[in-house]
Amino acid sequence: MSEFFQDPPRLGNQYDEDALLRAYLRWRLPPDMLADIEPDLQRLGHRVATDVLALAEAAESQPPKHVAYDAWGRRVDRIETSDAWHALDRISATEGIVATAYERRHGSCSRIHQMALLYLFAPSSALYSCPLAMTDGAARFLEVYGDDSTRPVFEHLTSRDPGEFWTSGQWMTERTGGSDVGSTSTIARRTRDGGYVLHGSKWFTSATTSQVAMTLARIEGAPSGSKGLSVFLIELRDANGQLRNIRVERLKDKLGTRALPTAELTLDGTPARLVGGEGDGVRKIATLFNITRVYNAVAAIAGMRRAIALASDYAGRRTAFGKKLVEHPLHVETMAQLQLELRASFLLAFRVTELLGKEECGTATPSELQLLRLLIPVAKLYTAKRAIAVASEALEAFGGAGYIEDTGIPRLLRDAQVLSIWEGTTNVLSLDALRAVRRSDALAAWTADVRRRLSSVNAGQFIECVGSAKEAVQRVERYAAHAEDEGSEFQEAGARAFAYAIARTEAAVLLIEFANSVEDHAALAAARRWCAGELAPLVNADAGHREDSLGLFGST
Ligand code: MFK
Repeated sequence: MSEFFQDPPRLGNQYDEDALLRAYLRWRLPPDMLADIEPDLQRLGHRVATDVLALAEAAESQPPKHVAYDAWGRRVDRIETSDAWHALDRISATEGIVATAYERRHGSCSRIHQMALLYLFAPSSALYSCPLAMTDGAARFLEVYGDDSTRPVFEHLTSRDPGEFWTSGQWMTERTGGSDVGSTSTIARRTRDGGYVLHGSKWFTSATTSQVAMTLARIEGAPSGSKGLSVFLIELRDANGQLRNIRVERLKDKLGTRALPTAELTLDGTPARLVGGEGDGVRKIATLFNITRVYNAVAAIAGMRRAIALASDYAGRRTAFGKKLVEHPLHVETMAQLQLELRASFLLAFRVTELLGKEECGTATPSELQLLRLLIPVAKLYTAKRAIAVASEALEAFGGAGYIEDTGIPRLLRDAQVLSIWEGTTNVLSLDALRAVRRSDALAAWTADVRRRLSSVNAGQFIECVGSAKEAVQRVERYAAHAEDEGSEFQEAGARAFAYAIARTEAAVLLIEFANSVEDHAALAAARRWCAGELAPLVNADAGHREDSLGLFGST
């Protein structure tokens, strides 16, 4: 009897093998810029399939530990992480995964360069992408709201020197939950020297090993709600490396993100610096979380790409029923659908990246600023949900092997699941998109932008696609006007479908524009297939619909 062993999937250079990324960069970047940055991308593309990947696997296999006491009973609250986790920190610095965005060597396109680096790095980082997201968000916050006294911290956060590089936490979640930030109960007390000390509990703090953290607290006497909150910068440790009046209660036992230390903390007189002045803390810290939400979208497409790369390679190796998986028509259909999802989400995430780069460099028009405000929550919520679905389907493409821990495949799904939870759940972000529509002219800016872009696509092969996209825009516009007349319950109940409609329609326009520019058969097929699907799955959430929903909700 011959023994049968399956051939595991292999990863090659993740830049060279990614035709979508390379075509996108050729489309959007000036040729001299691409020539300048391509060696970096190629090097990182190789590393994330070799040494960086090995470090990520090592970090996953040695999760962080909380050492509460030393051998003599002294409270020490050390969080011990693996050597591999520390190595990932150093590599992030030298590869400039945050720094590239702030050096701005290529103006607003630097964000595209930086997010391309993140896209390659994230799936081989064991979630080191999380501290980097918060670090980037904190750097942007300090750039906007900081002063000379916070400049050294900004320099650390954006350094390429591993000896100088710092990461930042973002402590926004308390026991009341991660969504309703306005109910934050941490108190800031003024000290005699004009500083502050913080007292309170932080229920989820990601990457507690960071050197600094940005957090929210209510200065004693300030009003309740989000307007009464202020943003504070904490330097976590003193000169001896001891936490400054911070108690680590425990590390969280999580479904995924297992190399990432996530802790419950008590702040008990922790010295902190007020940044950005008193009050309006939620509005101010939005500068930070809008960056982490873009990171989330890029991490989502990066996770999809990795899952598809592994499953595609495997399809060329695995034989079943006498032929390779890639020769089975139904398997090809399944993989093609995953590629379509990736392409749509990829273009959406990079569209937001482009707008972010312009905003940061001061070159965005007022209309582009409104687009950014609307598309950040839309891209974050949409790509996160698709990343989970793609990871699940890709797992299935491995059969039973996809369910076995030591193949490493289940991690793709576990780590995808967090994407729709942290940085705002799907529903919270749907309501955020609605907030953007209600409080600004973001929808008018978006419909005008989409129509303008569609009208510049003249090629006959896109007539049907353009027609479908135009129809979808019109439906979204009519729906929004009707929903406004119907009132806030109607708007809120339909908000997720509304956000999806914007995401899918924006993706349609991007797929058309991309196919029109790159003249590649797969791009054309993607645009056609996407536009033939449901672009605007809106929900008529009138009183009858909502009553039915209540009935269904309580029906068993
Ligand atoms: C690889 C990826 C890694 C990602 C890293 C993850 C690690 C980090 C883990 C976490 O920290 S998870 C916790 C993250 N928490 C959130 O994302 C919060 C989710 N909740 C929301 O987003 C709520 O919508 C929000 C807290 C903002 C609701 O707050 P409020 O105070 O009830 O809403 P309100 O009054 O509408 O907004 C207050 C102000 O903020 C308003 O400005 P004004 O005072 O001038 O009117 C809003 O316009 C403004 N604002 C709210 N959301 C905004 C925004 N401004 C810009 N952009 C936004 N998205």
